[in-house]
Amino acid sequence: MTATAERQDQDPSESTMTTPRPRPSFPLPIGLLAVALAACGGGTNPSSGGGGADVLSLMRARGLSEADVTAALKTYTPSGKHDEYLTFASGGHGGNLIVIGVPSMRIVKYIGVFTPEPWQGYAYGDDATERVLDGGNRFGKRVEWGDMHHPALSETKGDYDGQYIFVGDKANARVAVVSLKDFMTRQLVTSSLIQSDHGAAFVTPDTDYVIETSQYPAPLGGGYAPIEEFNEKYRGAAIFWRFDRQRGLIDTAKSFAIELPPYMQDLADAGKLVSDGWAFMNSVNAERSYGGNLEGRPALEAGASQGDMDYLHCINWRLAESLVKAGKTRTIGDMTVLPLEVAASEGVLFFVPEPKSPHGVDITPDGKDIVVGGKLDTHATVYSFEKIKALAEAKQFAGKDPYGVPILDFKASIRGQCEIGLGPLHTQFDDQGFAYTSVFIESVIAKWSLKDLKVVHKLPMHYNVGHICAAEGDTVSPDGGYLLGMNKWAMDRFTPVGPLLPQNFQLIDVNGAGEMQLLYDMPIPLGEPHYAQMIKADKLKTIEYYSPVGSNPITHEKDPEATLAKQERVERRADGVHVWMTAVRSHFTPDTIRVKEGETVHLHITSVEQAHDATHGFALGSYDINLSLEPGRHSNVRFVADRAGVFPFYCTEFCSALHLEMAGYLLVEPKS
Ligand code: RUQ
Ligand code: CUA
Repeated sequence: MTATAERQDQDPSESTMTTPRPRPSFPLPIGLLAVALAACGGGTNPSSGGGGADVLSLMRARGLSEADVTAALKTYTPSGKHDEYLTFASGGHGGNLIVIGVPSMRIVKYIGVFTPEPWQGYAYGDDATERVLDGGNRFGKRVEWGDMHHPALSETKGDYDGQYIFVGDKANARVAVVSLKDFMTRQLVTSSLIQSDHGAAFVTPDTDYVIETSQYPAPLGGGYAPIEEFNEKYRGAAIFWRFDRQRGLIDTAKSFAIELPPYMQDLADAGKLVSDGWAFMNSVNAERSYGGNLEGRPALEAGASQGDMDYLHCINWRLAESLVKAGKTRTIGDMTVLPLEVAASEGVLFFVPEPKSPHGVDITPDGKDIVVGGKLDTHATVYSFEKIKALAEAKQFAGKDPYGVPILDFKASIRGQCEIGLGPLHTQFDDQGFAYTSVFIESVIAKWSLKDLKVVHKLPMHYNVGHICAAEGDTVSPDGGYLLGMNKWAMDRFTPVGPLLPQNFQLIDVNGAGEMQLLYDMPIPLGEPHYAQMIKADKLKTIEYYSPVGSNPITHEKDPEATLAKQERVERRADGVHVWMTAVRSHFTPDTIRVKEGETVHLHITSVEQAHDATHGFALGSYDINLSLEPGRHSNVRFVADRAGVFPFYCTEFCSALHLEMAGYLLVEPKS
């Protein structure tokens, strides 16, 4: 039995895998620190016998301050110990999710989502995952990268439940469902309705819907209209993808969209508790600028920031859902759409002005307030849901926009504003009544009190902080403790690596009511990550292998083509050569495959392993095939053997002492 296996067998109640988070009052006096270090076995030098003096000389030699050592003590995670939290960060243009342990900041996994991922055998021949990626095809065409923005963990009653994570692809308007049983992407959906998104993915408190809002207005459904007809023909939309938790899949037939004016809809968040049933999203181009800087019009961004106010969109999605059920819809492209005029006249959609190029919209844990940061403003504006709802119900409108959408009075809708600093973006929350807002231009995180809207501390970020992510920080019960700053620039933080630099995730101890302390700089060499979600690790219940043997990794059911040891065979059928193969340490059976040039080959490969971590790979060079065969997993591959020759196939995971010998030959005999 391996060390890993032994550790897994421990009684979880006596497990010390989760290091309790120390919260000493700091800075510690140096003497006290030395005593503390000596007491916990101290010396980092294994031969030192653990004396405090050695720690002090080590500190001196490496030029470390007390604050540095305190930070190290709060993040260092000894060999074999697990992290208290897992963070799921978007992998930006890489189209994959990055899973990071907190507080150690160790990367534990990349999950292929919008982009084929060879290590996981994600869409490199494996039929089940190819189909997942094809679910996101745009107008019949495979897209092989994604601009991943916002991950959203599934929720039950507004709290993370550890079952699924959803995420949006801004460039191609796709939304993905990832199962946290095995950290595998199981579905991509997309609609011809919209051509890009940004407010995706955000979930309603019981994950009934996954929200995706368009960013750049375009004719709905994918048609053409001259850009001069922007106001009349271009539109935005908010899609409410219906999630079927039983099946673990989005039900596209039960999903719907709400047509929106051609403002650039931006981030979104779902109401919770008192505001459950509502969703909120920003917009940044009430001016309806569409560029044309070489044609005598203002550049897009200059035109879009002329006015002082944009519109916070307040959407009563429960009412929208009942209007959809009542059939007040139109079909546009592949989507059921509640038309703008219906949304405006039936009390589904209201606007409230918001200052200067708003960006983040975040609902407070109690569901009562909506916090909006204006990129070109100095405030976080705190809207009151109660006030918005009262104004909407009383039909007390300050006006209407050109599309007939009622506008509520700004002053009458807010609880107040917090003077934050220049360029507030995104807000997260803790368990002590504090809000944390990233301040992009000023390059700090501001900690402020939700009660009296006063800043209590600002911590400099290196540099240009975008999103931030607090421990369960967008749920009804945030944990506090940790906050992650996701900085867009890294500049001088790391060893130079050429002009394209990594970005910088900074871990912060938010430390109760006190000042924040910077703990750790983590380079992220995959750009540009956007948002992240941090969940208590013990909420995740992952599987160790696929069971029964021969499981399809998407359905978790036995694949009809699964095979067992002694049942391996080769058959010639009308549609080509079928090979039922098994993989086990350290051979494939059969290990010789004979076909004729031009024949279609169907490989049905089952890993018959049931041992933890006994993963095999299956690589077939020149044919662009690479599979990951985790214990119990089954893969089907189909390809045309269109090139005669001798093609070795082999296992790509160092699975045993005879791993290099875990190989075989595909013999493609020439036609002539
Ligand atoms: S964005 S840095 Cu895509 Cu969420 Cu604000
Ligand atoms: Cu199987 Cu290496």
